[in-house]
Amino acid sequence: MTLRTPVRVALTGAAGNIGYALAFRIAAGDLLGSRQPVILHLIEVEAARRPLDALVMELDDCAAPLLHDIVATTDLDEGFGDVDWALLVGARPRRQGMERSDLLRVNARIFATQGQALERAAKRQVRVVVVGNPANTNALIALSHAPHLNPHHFSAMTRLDHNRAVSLLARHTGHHAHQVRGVTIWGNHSTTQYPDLHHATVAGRPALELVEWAWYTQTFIPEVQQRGAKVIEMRGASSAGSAANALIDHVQTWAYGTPHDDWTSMAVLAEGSYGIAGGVFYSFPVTCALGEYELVRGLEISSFSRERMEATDRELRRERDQVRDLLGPALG
Ligand code: NAX
Repeated sequence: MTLRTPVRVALTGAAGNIGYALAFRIAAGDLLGSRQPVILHLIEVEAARRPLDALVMELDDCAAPLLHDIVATTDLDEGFGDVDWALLVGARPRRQGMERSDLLRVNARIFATQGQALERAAKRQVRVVVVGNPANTNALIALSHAPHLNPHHFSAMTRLDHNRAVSLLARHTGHHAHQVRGVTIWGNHSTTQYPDLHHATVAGRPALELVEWAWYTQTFIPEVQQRGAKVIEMRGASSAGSAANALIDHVQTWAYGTPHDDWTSMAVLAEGSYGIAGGVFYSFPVTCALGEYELVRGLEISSFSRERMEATDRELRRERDQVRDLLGPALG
């Protein structure tokens, strides 16, 4: 079997919850396939140096054939040096007494610095996925500080929400997730997101013919929107395994494509489609092929959907307005 040239994958927040769940799967070849060697760039803050070093020890102990090398660092230029993929997971968690708007600004500064470092150090074709919350607005901030990188290579992750919606619909209708098509998450990765079943099918039948409207509006939508909070309540920590899994799905789909009869959800830079004006990262239905995404065009939008799509858009614009002064030269 011939192996390809190693791909460099940067992971911020590597010693955190999601980082720990993700690093071993990347080392095992789950991210880019069993023929693709990887050089893992693990990036952390100084305070997490010891768990970072411990992670490197454990990765070494896997003797993973596809793990070509490891760069473990707290220096962003070294961490993003020549990388092909940047998975921006690390972010400041919300502490007790901290307002959401304070968190927004603390994290916006982190993502501004990371955008600048990507601009200086990463490959020009680097593809960026933001997971750290508030993911959509952090993606906007990072991109705004990277004027020479391709704006269509920046995204924020709503794949976990998408997977949750697919799975919940499948379970409720007595089918399996692989029989579900055409689910969309619109908007922000937050409780205002709109999980849309108007175009979804289950085993070839329209989803909204298989479920009660009341279940869709009063159970399905709020459960998907609040699933993250529910996991925190039950586990005492936020989703890590399923978030790492969704990130792998997001990258795989972007790199290798969507199935011919389905799409996925990705938060990408809005440019006016579906009435969503530019200037925010908004989750849309997309198809992917050969490392590029394309919005699914021409879907009919009901007035029910329109109202919810606009509500989540308004929230995104409010978030952006709170960090407007931190936007960089690419979009400022
Ligand atoms: P943890 O608090 O367990 O880990 C975060 C890690 O990031 C820590 O090790 C910390 O040292 C590191 N870090 C902080 N600032 C950094 C910086 N400037 N550079 C590099 N590393 C830095 O959080 P975890 O559970 O791993 O979650 C990470 C982020 O993902 C959070 O912001 C969380 O809200 C977000 N999530 C996003 C999801 C999504 O679907 N988009 C779902 C899961 C998750 O809640």
